[in-house]
Amino acid sequence: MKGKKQTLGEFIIKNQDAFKFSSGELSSLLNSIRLAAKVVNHEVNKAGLVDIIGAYGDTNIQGEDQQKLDVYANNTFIQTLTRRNIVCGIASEEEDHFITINSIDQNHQNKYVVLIDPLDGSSNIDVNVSVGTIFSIYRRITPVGTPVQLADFLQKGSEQVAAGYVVYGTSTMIVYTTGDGVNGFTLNPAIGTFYLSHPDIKFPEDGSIYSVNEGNYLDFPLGVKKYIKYCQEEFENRPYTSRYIGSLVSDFHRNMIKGGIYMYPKGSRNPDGKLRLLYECNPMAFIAEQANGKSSDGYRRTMDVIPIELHQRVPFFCGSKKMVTKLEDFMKKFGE
Ligand code: AHM
Ligand code: MG
Repeated sequence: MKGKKQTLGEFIIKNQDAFKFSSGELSSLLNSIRLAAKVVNHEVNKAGLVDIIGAYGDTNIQGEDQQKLDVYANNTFIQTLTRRNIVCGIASEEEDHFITINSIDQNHQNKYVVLIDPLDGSSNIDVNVSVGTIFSIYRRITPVGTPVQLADFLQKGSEQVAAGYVVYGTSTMIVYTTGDGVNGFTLNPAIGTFYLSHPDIKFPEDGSIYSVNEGNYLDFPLGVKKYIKYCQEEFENRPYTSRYIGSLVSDFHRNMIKGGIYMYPKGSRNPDGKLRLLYECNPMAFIAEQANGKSSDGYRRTMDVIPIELHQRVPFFCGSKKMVTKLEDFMKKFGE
């Protein structure tokens, strides 16, 4: 093997100066996410061994059952980010309201806000299928020295300064971008270190995998139905392959490596789609674009959607550029 593999910690420091707002704080923030990811990974890996799986009893703001690991992951990320005192606010998919972070000596001096889905795809936990963490980082827009406001969280995705995910899969990986391409790091569990394993990841321009919950087919907009039929047609390099794990992070990750499209359209049960703009769609859209892919709500760029509330949902189509563009063509032609 040639040379020593770069660790995530080394990579963060080395690339700090390339980041346009560089002051070391973003590096520190990414390091705290790295730490929390390791802690959560340890717990996720034990899920089958100890009696911590199953519904916790709480119901989150979207009316879904929370499971113990969701709560654990939520608390771990919030505590880790809070203790380092580098962010001024956190919004989590598991919390109704955003959290203001301040310490007396700091007096609201921190510049970054973090939005996080601490454990996405959590219904997969008790069947031993991959889950993930998704995070999104912005600079606050209200003045430093004052308490963080809702407006600091309701920024367009195009304003993100960093975004990433952790996939707790056959290997545990962190994949992230600070707006200068996408890099992936794989955890060596024996020593608890992430190594750069996937430098400068790019979506293939076109792909042959489509990922959608086809059980909802009858409920889909006509444009999506027609697109799915197009994927299934026997012509040129079609039919495409259908692959759906039901964990956004894993479905996205596979499609980014192999070439494909992920779709969560709206339907009568999910009139705005199921996925959350701020915690799930925007961070994935930022990573997708940085990896030469594309993300859309069917008609417009995901990262141009103006957020109006923290837990807002949007239809989501994300993946290889040519596939997402083709889906948009079908939406334009056949609509709802
Ligand atoms: P969650 O945030 O409650 O875990 O839901 C998000 C998950 C995504 O990871 C996944 O792609 C999608 O929901 C699957 O939904 P469905 O079971 O309706 O296909
Ligand atoms: Mg989620």
